[in-house]
Amino acid sequence: EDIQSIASIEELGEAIRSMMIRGSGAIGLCGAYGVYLAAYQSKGDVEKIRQAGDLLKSTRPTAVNLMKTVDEMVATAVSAQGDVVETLEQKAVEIIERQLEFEYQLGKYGAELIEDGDTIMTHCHSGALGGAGYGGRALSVIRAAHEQGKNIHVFTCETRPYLQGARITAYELKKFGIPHTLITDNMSGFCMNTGKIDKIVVGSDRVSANGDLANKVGTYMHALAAKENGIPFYTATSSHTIDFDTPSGDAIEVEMRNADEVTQIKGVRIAPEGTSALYPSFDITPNKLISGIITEKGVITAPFEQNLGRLNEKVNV
Ligand code: RUB
Repeated sequence: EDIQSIASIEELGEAIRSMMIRGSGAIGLCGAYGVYLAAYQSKGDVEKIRQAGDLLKSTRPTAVNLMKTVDEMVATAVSAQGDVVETLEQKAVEIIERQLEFEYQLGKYGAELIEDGDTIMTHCHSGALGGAGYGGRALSVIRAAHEQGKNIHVFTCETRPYLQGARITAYELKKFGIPHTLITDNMSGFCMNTGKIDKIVVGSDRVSANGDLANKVGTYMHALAAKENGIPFYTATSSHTIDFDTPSGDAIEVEMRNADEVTQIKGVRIAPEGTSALYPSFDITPNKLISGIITEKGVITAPFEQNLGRLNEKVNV
């Protein structure tokens, strides 16, 4: 019913599964705090902490931040020297601070790609945790460019069926004072081939080791149209979202959501009774359509496998 009333791992898991809490950054942080909640409620019982981690990881399969932050928290519990609850509380704070720092840094690198006068299209919502963070991923790039004094305009692309471009991205752009125009996801081709878009910056739910991108369904269509129209297409991500255990995009599990979410809007049926529908929540954009991967360590360009690999070495040292 209400995020503030969440008091158990089961309720938190349901809030993530039902997309009451959504966006890869937000669900990653909820995963971290969920593990802390389990530690707090079980007084540091490592087995209960592990079970809570498994439940949280099962809620949404594509966005890798959730898996990584939960694994990091559980590993911290297992190796804790002192009080497990206190150790996990500190770790959760460290994870949120690290994420906010990554967003701020990647925003600065990404903003260097944006020129004065650019119109930038973004897809769905890759933003500031509902206004709490600096700007999330794509919106960090956009916000940093705006704060550098560049005169930019944003096309925010609303995405069926959750309409995040309108409901959340437009809200955050308004809050940051950035001029914007709302379109729906089927209008991007028109906007690109009539010269309305200079650059595209989207978020990322997972980047595989070769640079293929899993992001909100519709991203692939935008990337194809961008290639055809000679428009640079970037994804804003962080080293934490690059999954070196996944060699390429075809190994990424794409979450298939309930078809009712397509045949109904907020519980109101919009398709005839019995209509079958499909809802892949994400799609895969192959690396050949990507101009650059914006990270907190800089902008990575092709050859992606090689250049992302270097990032992995840096992350591990
Ligand atoms: C999140 C979503 C997009 C973002 C991911 O999905 O809107 O895929 O582009 O970007 P959902 P970020 O709404 O299904 O959780 O990593 O910045 O959130």
